[in-house]
Order: sequence, then C-alpha cells, then structure tokens
Amino acid sequence: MRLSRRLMTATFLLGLCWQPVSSLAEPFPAPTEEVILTIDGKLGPDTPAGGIALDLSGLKALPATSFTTRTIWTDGAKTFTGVSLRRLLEMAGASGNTVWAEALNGYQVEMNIPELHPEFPIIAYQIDGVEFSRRDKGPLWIVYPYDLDERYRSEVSFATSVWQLQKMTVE
Ligand SMILES: Nc1nc2c(c(=O)[nH]1)N[C@H]1C(S)=C(S)[C@@H](COP(=O)(O)O)O[C@H]1N2
Ligand SMILES: [Mo]
Repeated sequence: MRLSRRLMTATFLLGLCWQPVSSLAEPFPAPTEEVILTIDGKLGPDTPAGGIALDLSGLKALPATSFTTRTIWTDGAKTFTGVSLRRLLEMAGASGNTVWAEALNGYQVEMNIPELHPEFPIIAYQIDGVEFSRRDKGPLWIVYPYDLDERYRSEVSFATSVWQLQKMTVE
C-alpha cells in the first residue's frame, strides 16, 4: 500500500515516527507482568499453545508509532503512542484474512487484515506519553489518526476504535 503525497505530508506534519519491523520471526518477549493482550487463532508456527500473551513492557518493546489527533471521545488533540495493528499481526505470523478484536465489556468487531493500512490504526498504550487506565478507555485502545484523513472519520473506523482491548483472534 502506498501513501498518497497528501497523506505523507500530513503524516510528516503530524510528527509521525515509524520504525520498520526488525525481524518478523523475532519472538515476542514472555510476559513478566500482568497480561493485557492475547492474540490467538491462525498464527505463525512458533506460536505458543494458547496464543501470544503480552504485557505492557512486551508491547513497548515493539516498534512504536505516534500521532496527534482529536477524537470524538476526548477533549482537544492528544498524542497517541502504540503499535501498528497490521504490523503486530504480521509479527505474530497471522495467516488469516480476518481479525476479531474483543474488549473487556465483551464488544467484538471484525476487521479485514489485508485492508489495514501498514501504520494505522495503532493499539495505543499511551496518551500524551502516559499510560491510561480502564476508566480512561485503557490500557489498550485501537485508535486511528482521525484528523489525518476523512476515511478515518468513517463509521467503520469508529466502530473498530475498540477501547479496553484485551484479545484478538485471527481467522
Ligand atoms: N470497548 C468498546 N469499544 C467500542 C464500542 C464498545 O461497545 N465497546 N463500540 C464501538 C462502536 S460500534 C462505535 S460507533 C464507537 C462508539 O463510540 P460512542 O459509544 O462513544 O459513540 O466505539 C466503538 N468502540
Ligand atoms: Mo457503531
């Protein structure tokens, strides 16, 4: 997928920082703290039984993406930092075309993996550089750079902006 010139410029202006994935085969660090995200389903052959379990440090050890945007849920522009959903699934060796994202409240939504942009949405673990609690839609929230492009202000983007994300299943 290629970024349009307009999107690239806007992305640059928004101060996006993106680092390439160092190695797709690199294993995820084993969790030592509270597990906040599990990924299961159709994943790579090295996946442990029961799926991939990640704690906050494990997520923070992965390449991070940041962008600043307003949202329909927060006041004023905020800087969100997290892991690109698409890249995380690639690192997990996802071999299906669909991912189900599931939240703490049982909300579930389906996303088409090939249609995901390489960088957006992200699974955000920080807002303005600080972790956020379940009360504030944390600790993990799927967010898009809504201000960047009209397509991120669509019903599909809003419906897949899952807060209190706790599980993803690849089908
Ligand atoms: N955890 C969680 N995230 C969720 C939802 C939900 O029920 N729970 N609803 C989704 C849908 S369908 C939409 S349109 C928006 C709704 O946000 P709102 O309830 O603030 O309008 O959040 C999305 N993210
Ligand atoms: Mo919705």
